[in-house]
Formats: sequence, structure tokens, C-alpha cells
Amino acid sequence: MQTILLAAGQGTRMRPLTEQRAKPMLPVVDKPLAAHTATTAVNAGASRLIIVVGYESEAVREYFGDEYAGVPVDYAVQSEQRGTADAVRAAEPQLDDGPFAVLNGDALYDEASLTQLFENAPAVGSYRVDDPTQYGVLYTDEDDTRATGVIEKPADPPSNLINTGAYVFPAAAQSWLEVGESERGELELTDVLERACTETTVSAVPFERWLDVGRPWELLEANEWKLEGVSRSLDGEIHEDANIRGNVVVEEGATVDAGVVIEGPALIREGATVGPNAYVRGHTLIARNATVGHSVEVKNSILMDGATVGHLSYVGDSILGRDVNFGANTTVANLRHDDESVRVQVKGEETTTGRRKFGVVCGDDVKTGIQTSLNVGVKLASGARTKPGEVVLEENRN
Ligand code: TTP
Repeated sequence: MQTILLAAGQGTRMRPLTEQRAKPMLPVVDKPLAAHTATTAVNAGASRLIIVVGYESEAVREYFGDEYAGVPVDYAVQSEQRGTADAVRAAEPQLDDGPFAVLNGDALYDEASLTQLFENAPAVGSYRVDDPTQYGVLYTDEDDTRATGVIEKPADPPSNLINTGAYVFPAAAQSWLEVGESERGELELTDVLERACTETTVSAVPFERWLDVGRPWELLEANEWKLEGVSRSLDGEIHEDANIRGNVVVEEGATVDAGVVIEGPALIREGATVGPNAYVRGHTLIARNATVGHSVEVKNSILMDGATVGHLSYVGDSILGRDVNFGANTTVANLRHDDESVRVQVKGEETTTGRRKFGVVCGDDVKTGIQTSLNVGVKLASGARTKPGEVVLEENRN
């Protein structure tokens, strides 16, 4: 199945993590987010990938090259991010005259479901949720096996099956890509889905697992998901006094010093150093050349390449961008005293994460002064600085 992977978006809701990179290139365990999608797609039957690039495209091209997971890779450029139908239109000249799949490069799918999608074409992936009002919702027939339409964020949803953004369109849809602007001013692929539903039978394939990674806490969820799949493998240099529990991967070239406790699932990548006397708790990714130093506790967090938390710190449920440096004793709050879900500003709007525990999000090159206190849900823009002893209660400090 020829498969278009959409990876041109600006990822504005994911800022500051996307200030300097495309969202599909954000790290999820051992590879970029879109590489998980691409691998799953190939295992499910994608015979060829056409990746639509636009925003910060160089790194995408560099990573995927001209072959990935044994299938050829081509690129289409969407110079202006005008919407998903426009992105597919950019790729259309490269399609052969058969049916084609379209997947979001910022979503995780499970392989069995994607296989079902490819085998039941034309098809759209659906996912059952309790409250569909904030999603695109499918109209379906009585037994939910056929999609008959789609509606965005309805107050009165026609079903609790939402659109996963995974489609297989019939060949004829190649000539249906010129759609009008939607209410939000974008050219939407859901309009092409609507047309497919009227012209042909579109299966609604129920997905067992699916995650749309649009906002920072969803990147933590993506890592939580994919860390569940790691098997214990200790290839780095590990001090005999370190205590490694459960499914922990310490890659060759990583160092774990004396007195360290690591609880899985966790991944310590090549060039990273942990300890002495550090505590790394479950669902943590310590990426390449990152440092977790003496008396530092890190839990359920992502430290991107080169990030350093050197001394006497607590980092919980947080994402630290590339080359972030936390001064000694920088401490992150990840729980509200009233036990409510942590809220984060997303494009200027206070948004609930739905998580009882969520810490901070730091763009690349953030540096905190010693004894900085960071409140729950704080975002620090790339390159931000804090003073020694500073208490950061608010968002988006520059
Ligand atoms: P979105 O998540 O809707 O858009 P985005 O990635 O730009 O993020 P944000 O809304 O936070 O700014 O996009 C869904 C998928 O489609 C995603 O994989 C990116 C891709 N896309 C394009 O390739 N081109 C586009 O013009 C748009 C809008 C999205």
C-alpha cells in the first residue's frame, strides 16, 4: 500500500519543543515520533512511503533518507501549511494510480489495527472515547462498521467513535483533493473523507490503541506507551554498586555510576551519564549525552540530547529540551495541592492536561540558576534563563 505520511505541520501546540524542530522528529524512546509511525505502517503493509515535509524539513529528510525499514521513501514539499488536504495534494503527483493510505506523522497507532485498516480499504481508523466533543467524530451505520461522514467537535456527537487521522482512500480520491477552506481557514482531509463516504463504502476500522501527539503532555504519554515495550538490556558501563530494577536499557557508551537506582521501564542512551547516587524512576528517557548527576531524582520524564541535571535536583513528569542545563538544586513541582489536573497554556489558552502529575516543559538551551523552583505546568521558551533562587510560577518566561 503506497502510504503518505504527513509531517509538514508547524506543531504550534507543542511549543516550545517545536521552536527548532518538526514535531514528528521529537524523541519517543529510541527514535523520532514519526519513525514509530513509519515502522508500524511498514509492518502493517506499507510498500512505499511518501513523506510530506515543510516546517524544519531537513532533519526529517536526513533521518529517513531514501529507504526506511526496507521500503523506498520519497518526499513531497508543502511550502505553506494550509491544511491536511493541501499536504496530500502536494504528494499526489508521486502516487501511482492505485488506492493510497494517509497517516499523521505525529500519531501512534498499533500494528494490528493499522493492518486491519489496510486490509479493509477504503477505510478510516476509528477510536472509541468517552467524550468525543473535542474531536472529529464519525457518523457510522448501525453496527459501527461503516463510516458515513465526519463532523468536527460536535456539541451533540453522532457516535463516540473519533477519527484517528488514518485513512485508506480509493484511487479516485486523487482527483478529490481540491477542497474549499473550512471554518478555521484550512484545507481539510476530512472533506475528502466526506466525499469518499458519499461515493463509496468506507469501513470504520476500530483501533485498539491510538495516540495523537499534539501537546507536550502527549509526548510524555507517547514515551510511556513505547517504553512499555522495552526489554532489559544492560550494555553500558554499570558500576557494581548500581541497582537496576526491571526493564531498563542502558545502551553501549552510557555510564551508570555507584549508588544509582534505576527503575524500569527506562532508557539510558549512548553517551549519557547517571550518578553517582541518582534515582531514575519509571518511564524515563535519558537521551544521548544527557547527564543526571549526584543526588538527582528523575521520574517519568524526557531529557533530550545533551540535557544536564547535575546536582541535587528533582525532575518529575517533565520534558527538558536539547542542551537544557538545570542549575544545582533546581526543583520541579508536579502535583497541585488541590489535587486537580495540572493545566498548561497552549497557544495562550489554559488547557487541562487531564494529568494529576505534570511538571514543566523546557525548550532547547534553557538554563536555570541554582535553587530555581519551577511550578507545575510551567513552560520555558528555548534559550530562557532563570536567576539563582528564582521561583517561576507562570508560563512562557523568556
Ligand atoms: P495538526 O496536528 O493539525 O497540525 P500541526 O502538526 O501543525 O500542529 P498544530 O496544530 O499544533 O500547529 O496536523 C495533523 C497532521 O498533519 C500532522 O502530522 C501534521 C500534518 N500537517 C501537514 O502536513 N500540513 C499541514 O498543512 C497541516 C495543518 C498539518
